[in-house]
This record gives sequence, structure tokens and C-alpha cells, in this order.
Amino acid sequence: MTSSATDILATPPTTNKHLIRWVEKMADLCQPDNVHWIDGSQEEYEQLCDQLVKAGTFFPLNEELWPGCFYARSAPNDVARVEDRTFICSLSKDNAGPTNNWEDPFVMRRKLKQLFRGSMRGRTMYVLPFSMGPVGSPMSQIGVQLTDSAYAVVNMRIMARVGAPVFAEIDKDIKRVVPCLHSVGAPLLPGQKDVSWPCNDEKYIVHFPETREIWSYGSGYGGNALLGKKCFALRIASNIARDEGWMAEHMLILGVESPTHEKTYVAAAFPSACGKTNFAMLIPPEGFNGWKVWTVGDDIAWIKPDAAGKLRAINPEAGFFGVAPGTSAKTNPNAMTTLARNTIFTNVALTPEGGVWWEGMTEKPPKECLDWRGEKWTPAIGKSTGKPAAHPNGRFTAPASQCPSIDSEWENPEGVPISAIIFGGRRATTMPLVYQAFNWSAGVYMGATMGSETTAAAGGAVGKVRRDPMAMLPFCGYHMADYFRHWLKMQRNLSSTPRIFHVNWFRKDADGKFLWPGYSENMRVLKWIVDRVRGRALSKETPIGWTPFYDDIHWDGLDFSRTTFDALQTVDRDQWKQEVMGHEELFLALHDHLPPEMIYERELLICRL
Ligand code: TSX
Ligand code: MN
Repeated sequence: MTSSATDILATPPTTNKHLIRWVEKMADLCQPDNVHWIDGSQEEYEQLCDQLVKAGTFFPLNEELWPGCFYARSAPNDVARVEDRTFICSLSKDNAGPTNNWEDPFVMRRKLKQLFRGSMRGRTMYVLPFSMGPVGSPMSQIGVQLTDSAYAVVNMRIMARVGAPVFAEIDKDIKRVVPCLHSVGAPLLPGQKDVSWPCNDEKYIVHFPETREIWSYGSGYGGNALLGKKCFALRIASNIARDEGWMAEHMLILGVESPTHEKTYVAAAFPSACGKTNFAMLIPPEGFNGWKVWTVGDDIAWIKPDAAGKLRAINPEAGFFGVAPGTSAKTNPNAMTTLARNTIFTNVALTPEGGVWWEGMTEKPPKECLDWRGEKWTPAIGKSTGKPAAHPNGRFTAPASQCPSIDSEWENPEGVPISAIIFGGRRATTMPLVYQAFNWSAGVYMGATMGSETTAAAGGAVGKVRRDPMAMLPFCGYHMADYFRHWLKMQRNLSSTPRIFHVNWFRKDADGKFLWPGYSENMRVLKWIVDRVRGRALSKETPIGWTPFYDDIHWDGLDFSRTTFDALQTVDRDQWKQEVMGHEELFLALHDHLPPEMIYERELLICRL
């Protein structure tokens, strides 16, 4: 380490000896040229962005069109989370379960120490304290990310609360701090010129659940590098939550306000490619005068029983890291307003005016632009090569505070009360538009068996149902069957459980046409859910749960026939017998830890069918 690093270490903005010792130890291991303690100020942010511009990582967008926005292109081999390189290194393999990659923690630690040795040479190590959830909230958790990526730092500043207030919180010594070590794995020799997106072909995203540590190597991208998000707020937090009796879920949170200003909050879990962010920011359609949907979060919910035995939830994040392609003024006007300023765009297209574009943003593509690889792209080139201008996983990083529908309570340290939980999936057949589980354990079964049909964007076979329990398959930091057990156990700590629903916006008719218009019209389903929760709406008992009658849905402003609605809501016993067979596949893999309730619920369902 150079003397400058030692100098900066001599005056750390924290009194926490464990933290200082850990930073020293990791600096010894990674050997950065410099150590920078992040204060989280606007000036620091601007300085880091300037530096990223000089390094060629960032391109400042046209200030008139996109004020405060930057554009970045990743390396082509660093565009998404790397599930096959993601590990849960619990002491026992059994604890990670069959749905996670596992390696012996001692073996993995040795391997990681090798990789991180000297990995930050020629770079600065940033010490980034962050709070997941409002600083000081009893539901919040604290981490410190050491990273050699300024790109990770500026993205984290949008996605989490960072800097001096978090150091102050750490110094109160109330909460355990989760250490997160991150390196892009691209040390520089003296005088070596850097590339615009440093990363390493070899990637490791590693979680140690017992010691609550995260080690991430080789990637600068999203979920691999912004360690507060998937690594901490889901994989590590799911372990903490299990131990402490709460839930860390891959869920959006929204509030529905009625014309009489009654507000009802719901949390919803969807697999990818279902339009989760669009749903979180829904604008009610015609016929819903006085109704409003408010956004609390679009990706993660931490849910905890309060003193009265009701579940309350916070959004641990402070921003949206959303998929850009498909986002438009038509599909999600609130998102478009949110990302209009102070936003970082990654792997979308760059227009000659210094703006950004992606597939689905406008009806007409730009005449010419640079694609996400920096190559010239025109609609004709796109057509002949089949290459999109934006990468399908191109992203925006935008502050939640800029969302027009952001809820007044979104930073309430006590969270918001959750009255309903919604599971969903993309299903062309079998699944009705909406149905309600009979009770909590039937709802847990519903979530445990949920799935989605694969789209072209995901790669692999299109149209096959992929099971994704509670949308947590890539994010549960322990054995998935123990996670179901934890869900079932939660009921015991509650005076009243949220009601549980399943929705499917994607059912098709025999000609392959969508039966439901979706988007804003989903408000009609949301209203029925709210009415059910409030004990106002009737329903019909079916073998799978409660479904609305046509007349239980508010149809003002939409011409929708009884016949089409019946087709949407059909529970076909033969299709459902097939469906139940599909459930068994996943259960087989989990059988040695599976709670008996899951078997009983399946048997009950089979009997009713
Ligand atoms: O986000 C979607 N939502 C949720 C909105 C709150 N999408 C996009 C999914 C990809 C991310 C949807 N796509 C939804 C939906 O509810 N529904 C559909 C399917 C669909 C697509 C086009 C039409 C209708 C349904 N077009 C017309 O009906 C004209
Ligand atoms: Mn997500």
C-alpha cells in the first residue's frame, strides 16, 4: 500500500475499531493505490461521475434533454447476473439446498483470498457504508461495501442510503454490519492504461450466511456489483430474517387509495418478464376517478410483524434498477418521468443528440444511433442483423424520490401495513386472471408452486413453465424447503395474516391472443383484491380458491364481455391435474426438507379437482 492510502486510513470517518481493522486487512489483501471513505455528498458524487467520464466509463448525456444523466456501456461479457457463478457457502451443504450452488466455506475463502490478493492494484478502494432501509429505522440493516469500482459507488448512491449518516449509525454500535468486498478483478500495472469497463472473465458472487459476508469478484454489473441489492437485501437478509422471525422477499409494494382516501397496501412477487415495475407504478384507467396507486417499492420488501401482530413492510432500496427495453410513456409513464433526470443508463442505445433509446421506448426508432456495443445501428441494420439497439437487459438506475407515484409513507421507518400478498406468473393457459387462496397455508402452497413461461428474452426453450417459488429461486440464501417452512411458521406470530392471491395477466385464447388487456386495466383486479381484503366483495368457491363473479369486478370505462371474462376465469380440471403433476417435479428435488403442509395442500387440491 502507498503512503497516501495510509494517510487516508489515519483519519477514518468512523470510530468503529472492527470496521477500521477490517478495512486495513482488506486493503492489505487487495493492495489498492488509495483508500477513499465515501461521505455520500452531492459534490463527491459529481466528482466521481467526472472521473468516470474521464475514464471513458461514463458519457454525459445532453443536459437539455436528459439533465444530470450519464450513459455507460459494459463489457459484452458482463451484462447480467451470473447465476452459475453465485454461491451460498454455508457450513453445511444441506443448508444451501439443491437450488443453490454450494462450496465448502473454507475452500471458498482460500480461493477468494487468492483472487482478491492484489486485485485492486493501480486502483482506489472505496469504503462505502450503506443502509438498506431508511437510516435509523428499526427495520433497516447496515453494510459496508469495499469496492474498486466508482461505477458501483455512484449506482449504490442512487440505490441505497450511503455515506456520513450511515457511518454515524455504525458508530452508535447498535447494529451488526455486513461486510461486502467487491473487486472487478482487473488490477493495473504501473503506467497501464485502463479500459472503459474493467472486469474479469472469472466471476464469483459468494455469500457466507453464518458470518454474514459477501464477496463479489470479476463483475461490475448490477446485481453482481451493487451488493446491497440481491446479495444483501435478499440472499443474506433471507437468512437474517429466518433467524429473527421476519421475511426478506422479492416483492414490490404498492398502496391503493380509494376515493374516500382509504389506503390499502399490498406486496406482490412476480418472476422476471411479468412487468413488475409497471405494476408497481400503475396508473388507474378510465372509470376509476378518485382512485390512486402509490409506489413504495418495485423489487424488494422486508416484512415484519409489528407489536399488534400485523405485517408491516419497508422497501430497503432508495432507487429503481429497472429493465429499460419495453419501458415507455404508454407502458409506464411514471417510470419515464422518474428516469428523465439524474439517472444512469447502462447498455441501452445512444442517439446522435446525446440522448438514450431502447426498443419499445417510442413507436418509431431513431434514424440512427450507437447500439449498446457502441456500433452504428439503424432500423435497417437492426432488421438485417436481428440485433437490438439496446441490450434486452439494459438498465436505468433512477432515484425513487423522483417517481410521481412515490408513496407519502415510502420512507416511514415503521413500514406500511400489508393487507394482501399477490403472486403472479406468465401463463398462457390454466391460470385464471385472479383467484384467492383459501387460507395462509394454501397461499404458501400457491407461492411455492408458482411459475412462469419462459420468454425469448430469457433464452432457452420458449413457453415452458419454469417454477420459481415466490420469485425467490435465484435469491433465497438457504434451503428452499426450509424457506417454505419459515413462511408457514410466520402465521404463528400474526394476529391476522394478509390474504393471498394469484394473478395472471397473460392468459391466451385458442388463437394465441391475450384475453386480458393488462397494464392500467389491472386496476380492476387490484380493486377486487382490496374489496376482498376489506370484506366487501363476493366470490365463487372453485377447486383452487375463490374467484370473482363478473359482477364483482368494477367495469366502468371498459367494454369487456361476460364471455371473455368467463374464459379468463375458467378453472379447467384437466389442465389443473397436469399443473399439479408439474408441482411434483420441484417438490421431488426438495423432498427431504419439505414441510408436510405442502404435501397435505397438494392432496387437498387433488381431491377437490
Ligand atoms: O407489464 C405488463 N403488464 C403489467 C402492467 C401493469 N406487460 C408487459 C410485460 C413485459 C414486461 C404486459 N403485457 C401486461 C401487463 O399487464 N399484459 C401484457 C400482455 C398484453 C400485451 C399487449 C396487449 C395486451 C396484453 N395489447 C392490446 O391489448 C392491444
Ligand atoms: Mn428483481
